[in-house]
Amino acid sequence: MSTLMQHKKTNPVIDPESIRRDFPILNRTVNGNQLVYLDNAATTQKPQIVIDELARYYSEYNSNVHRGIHTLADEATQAYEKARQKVANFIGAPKTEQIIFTRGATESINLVAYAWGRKNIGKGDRIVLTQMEHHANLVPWVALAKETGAELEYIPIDEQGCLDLDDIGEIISRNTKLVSVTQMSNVLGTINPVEKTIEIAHDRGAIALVDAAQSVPHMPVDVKSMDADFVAFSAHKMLGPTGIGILYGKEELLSGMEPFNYGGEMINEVRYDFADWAALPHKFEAGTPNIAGVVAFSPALDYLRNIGMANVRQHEIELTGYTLDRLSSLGSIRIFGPMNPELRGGAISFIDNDVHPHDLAQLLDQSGVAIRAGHHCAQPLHRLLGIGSTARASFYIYNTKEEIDQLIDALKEARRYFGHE
Ligand code: 7TS
Repeated sequence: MSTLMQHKKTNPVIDPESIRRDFPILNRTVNGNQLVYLDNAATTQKPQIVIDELARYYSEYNSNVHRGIHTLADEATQAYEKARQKVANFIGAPKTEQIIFTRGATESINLVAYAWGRKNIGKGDRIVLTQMEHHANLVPWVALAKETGAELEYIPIDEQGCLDLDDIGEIISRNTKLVSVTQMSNVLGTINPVEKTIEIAHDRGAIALVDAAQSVPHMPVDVKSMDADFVAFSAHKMLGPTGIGILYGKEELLSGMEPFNYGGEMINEVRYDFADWAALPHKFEAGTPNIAGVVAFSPALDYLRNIGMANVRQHEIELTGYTLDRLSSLGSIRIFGPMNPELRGGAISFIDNDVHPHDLAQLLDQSGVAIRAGHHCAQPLHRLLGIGSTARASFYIYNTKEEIDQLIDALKEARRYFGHE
């Protein structure tokens, strides 16, 4: 950490070489080769301070939260609530109570679909999504539409893989109740103008949810200036433990919603024939939460704050630009999403004209290069693009240009293996 902070003073862009030293897993080999981890859109690796906090929680202050009055319970509760405060600060939430801990972005979106959607969306109402949504921001709404008779409408994408906003004024119609849009596509990398969709949604009397699972980890996000009603993301995509998600919501909306889960921790008073609910945020956190995961998310947030999210973004713009250039120079590769790195994040999906994405991923693994192949939980988008699957390389703070070179070498090697060039 100290090298990082020294570095920050002299140079605004991060130094992945010094960062790498904080990530023990990056030292391992895979199939006899140094690991090149390029599957960060799926989940990121964890720095030692996050791993240490998980161990410290269990070895020094493991206890349930919000119920005990003994020292350990108090320490665990304080650490748990401190993490909530850090999340609020990280995304510019006005109040800590607006941060709900869930199991992941998926559960955060389901919470809204159940606790808000089933009360406020009915037959003939419209739900607006985009053609590039991850299943997490698609299937909950397909299910809700099926159940209620609401209609689904999709903002289309253009040739570049950017949202085509020409007809947005009609798509987000007066009967629209919800506009739910990803801020950064996990397939195309596209960064969407969510502020604009939120403004139009509000103008039509609808509310707006932002799926920020790929954006909060990779760029500065301020929920207040964005004016989103709900924002969902996951800790594990930003150096934190798995099993922790965040739902940010506007206070008046969260206060007006019924709970999603019922049980311990979320009540004010219970009798045999009566129960009422605790205040925010506890109303939405029934049962014993993933305390270890939450408290170990704190150092992840500190780590990213020390680097600075503008620097994270700048680093990824550089890596993305470099990768797009090098991939294009291969000649045999078709890249999806915008070719301008300023318009996109560092999740780059591509296909080779001659080698299937799964074969590519398997052969790259032989060289220690970890990429993902498949539909990346965006089947409708792949169908729209006319393909079954893509290969995807995705970056984070510890990735280097040398690793991109290794990716390119491994892609060439895979082509040779299949008898091309
Ligand atoms: N939204 C987007 C845009 C995502 O990329 C993902 C996960 C989710 C929601 C769901 O997050 P979860 O933490 O609840 O699973 N995306 C990916 C991916 O691209 N590869 O693996 C998971």
